[in-house]
Amino acid sequence: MDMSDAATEQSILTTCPRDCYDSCGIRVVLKDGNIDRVTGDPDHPANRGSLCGKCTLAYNGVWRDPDARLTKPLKRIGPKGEGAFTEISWDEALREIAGKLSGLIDAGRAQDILTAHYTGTCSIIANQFPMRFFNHIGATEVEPDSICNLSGHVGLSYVLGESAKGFDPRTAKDSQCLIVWGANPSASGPHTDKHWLPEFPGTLIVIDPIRTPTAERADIHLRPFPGTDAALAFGMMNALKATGKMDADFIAQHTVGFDELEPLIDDWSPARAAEATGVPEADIRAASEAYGAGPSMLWLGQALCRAPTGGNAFRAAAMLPAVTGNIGKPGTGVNFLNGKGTTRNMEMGYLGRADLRKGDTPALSHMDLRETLEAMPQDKALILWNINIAASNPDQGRLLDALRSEDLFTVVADLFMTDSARFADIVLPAASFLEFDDVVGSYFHLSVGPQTKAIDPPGEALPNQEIFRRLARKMGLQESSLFEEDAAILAHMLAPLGLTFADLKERGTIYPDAEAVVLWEELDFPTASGKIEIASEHAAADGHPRVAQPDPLARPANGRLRLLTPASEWHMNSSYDNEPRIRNRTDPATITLNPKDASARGLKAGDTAQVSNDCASLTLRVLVDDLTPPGVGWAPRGRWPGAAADGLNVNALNPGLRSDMGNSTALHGVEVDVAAM
Ligand SMILES: Nc1nc2c(c(=O)[nH]1)N[C@H]1C(S)=C(S)[C@@H](COP(=O)(O)OP(=O)(O)OC[C@H]3O[C@@H](n4cnc5c(=O)[nH]c(N)nc54)[C@H](O)[C@@H]3O)O[C@H]1N2
Ligand SMILES: Nc1nc2c(c(=O)[nH]1)N[C@H]1C(S)=C(S)[C@@H](COP(=O)(O)OP(=O)(O)OC[C@H]3O[C@@H](n4cnc5c(=O)[nH]c(N)nc54)[C@H](O)[C@@H]3O)O[C@H]1N2
Ligand code: SF4
Ligand SMILES: [Mo]
Repeated sequence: MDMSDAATEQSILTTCPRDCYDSCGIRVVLKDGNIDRVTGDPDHPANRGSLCGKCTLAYNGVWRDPDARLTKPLKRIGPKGEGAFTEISWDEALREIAGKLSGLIDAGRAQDILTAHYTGTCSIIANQFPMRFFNHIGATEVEPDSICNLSGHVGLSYVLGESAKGFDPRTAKDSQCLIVWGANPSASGPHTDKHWLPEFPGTLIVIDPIRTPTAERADIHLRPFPGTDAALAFGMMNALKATGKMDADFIAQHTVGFDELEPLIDDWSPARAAEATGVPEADIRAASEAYGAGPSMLWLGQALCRAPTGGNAFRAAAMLPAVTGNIGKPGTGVNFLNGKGTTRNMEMGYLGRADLRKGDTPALSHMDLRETLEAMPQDKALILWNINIAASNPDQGRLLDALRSEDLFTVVADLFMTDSARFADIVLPAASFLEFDDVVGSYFHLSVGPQTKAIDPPGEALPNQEIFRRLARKMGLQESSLFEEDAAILAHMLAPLGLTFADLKERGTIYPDAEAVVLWEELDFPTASGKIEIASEHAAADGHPRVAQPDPLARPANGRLRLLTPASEWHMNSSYDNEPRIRNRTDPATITLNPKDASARGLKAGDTAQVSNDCASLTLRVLVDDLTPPGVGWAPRGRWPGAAADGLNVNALNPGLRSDMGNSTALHGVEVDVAAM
């Protein structure tokens, strides 16, 4: 803690725990024990003094507004979903929940207690510790990644045996070429976009149908029609082979199955790939030449896997480093996400303790949540924390109906009265990252930072971990690890890094490895063969082709458009839509159309369009811009459905499309009709 000139001003270093590539360093300035402002840490390597616009507004606005925050437990008094609640004590709230859950457990129905959670906060204890409770009681977990990126994890794991070990961004100094494929850091990691990308010393290639601000600054921007990325990868490999840029020695020593891939590569000339993707042939050749020169890096964005063929797209893209040997050397690698266990030696499994799990109920995909809720026997429970399914899950209209069911006992822990919380029987007020100690590790940069308590939570709000400790106690559970205190957990987690939490608080963000690390340097892959699996037995056993396939996804027919609904610059998933200054900037909800698509429908900028399919019909304000290619509409996600006149957001248009792998979301496969009203 640093005392500044003004005797009453102190600042605290903390770390943003949002689900964001940047994991910014934050300086909280306190005056007389209250927060005066939340600003960026000037010494932090990723954000270098600034915070993103959305967090600057939210952390200095709605997140600290006691009138907007949940401050007391609430109990429903009106019909489900109407939002009529009365304040109750923690004792009463926990007693009610304990009674319900214990009743189900005693009846041998623990599996009828569902829990869904994700990355509302990513600080490690608040993100994982509650799973000790759910594992111990044998509840059914809704598989967290199935709403986000599970297909990518599965696809990349077939190739490398591991999907959470990528490249160290610091190795970019040794690189000549970087491909950013299906990521838009201008929104999803704005400081990575502002600092790391411009400092990249070589050729920047962005592969995105949309001309995002990141794509705008690329040396080469390839715009494949969504879902045609695999064909593009094969066209690039064909060009790499033709120009002698494949690394035969690397392929022979470190991969298996190239002979099965090669005939497909030979079939996919850049001209054929151009036809399938819409990317000019010359650009495919130029991108291959830049990547083939090496050393080259490949960043696989999370949106690339959210297509009906997204798992295959990941496998196909991961062939580029496999056939050129661009992995395991400085300035190379393929990065999806960097896990804190795989790249920073933290024992992440200790937090949620899967070993405590009772019973063998398999996890449930978010894609099956709505149907499962409908099909389950009467009298069941749903506990939501760190997640806002009413805003972010597919099949929104019918999911909201399922949440309306009177026999479903729903508990929601959140900071705010979200749409999901409105459907709860009991709402529990959660503390924010400004209000308790924890640790944050970026999933891009190989850093670890402190989350340092700056103030007390408002009212009676509690950190997630304390909520579930108290519930376990109320239920009379005996397992001692359910009650482990934060200080002990932090000590355990930081010990392998040679740190105490007090050290980390003092130092702010640290890199456990002071210098850039070359991940996969030993070229020893945790696949069955120990090599990069171009052909995978494991994939075949799971019912997939042995090698990645080039075929593009069929384009929409009958005048429909493909609807892309990626991250919004002003929202963090569904968070921040209740910040008035953000609402002012983002209202009304829009869809951006290519000029050709707009004029074909008699639409011009500022008109209202009806955007519909079999699931729903929404009215969206039209923007016209060739930043979207013909055939594609772009409508960023993040809005609270309850704030719209029709009570729905873009996720009402998604029937719950599944990707080819992991039973995971394929939300970028949605097709819509767009018409003038
Ligand atoms: N159309 C469309 N839909 C999408 C996506 C898309 O790209 N397009 N992306 C998908 C992806 S990638 C994801 S990850 C999901 C995420 O979807 P959501 O689950 O909606 O994600 P968030 O809004 O980040 O967080 C959920 C809630 O956690 C709360 N929260 C924050 N901190 C805490 C805390 O400390 N404790 C508790 N209990 N709650 C807290 C926030 O207030 C928020 O209401 O959405 C998916 N849905
Ligand atoms: N501001 C902000 N930041 C966020 C989030 C947020 O909601 N807002 N969400 C966070 C979360 S949970 C996640 S998972 C990450 C996601 O962050 P990213 O990995 O960057 O993913 P998105 O922003 O969903 O989409 C990135 C780009 O993929 C493109 N795209 C869509 N389909 C395809 C396709 O088939 N092929 C190709 N090549 N490109 C395609 C979209 O046009 C979009 O520009 O961002 C995190 N950061
Ligand atoms: S959301 Fe991302 S960019 Fe914004 S402050 Fe947090 S870590 Fe930084
Ligand atoms: Mo996500």
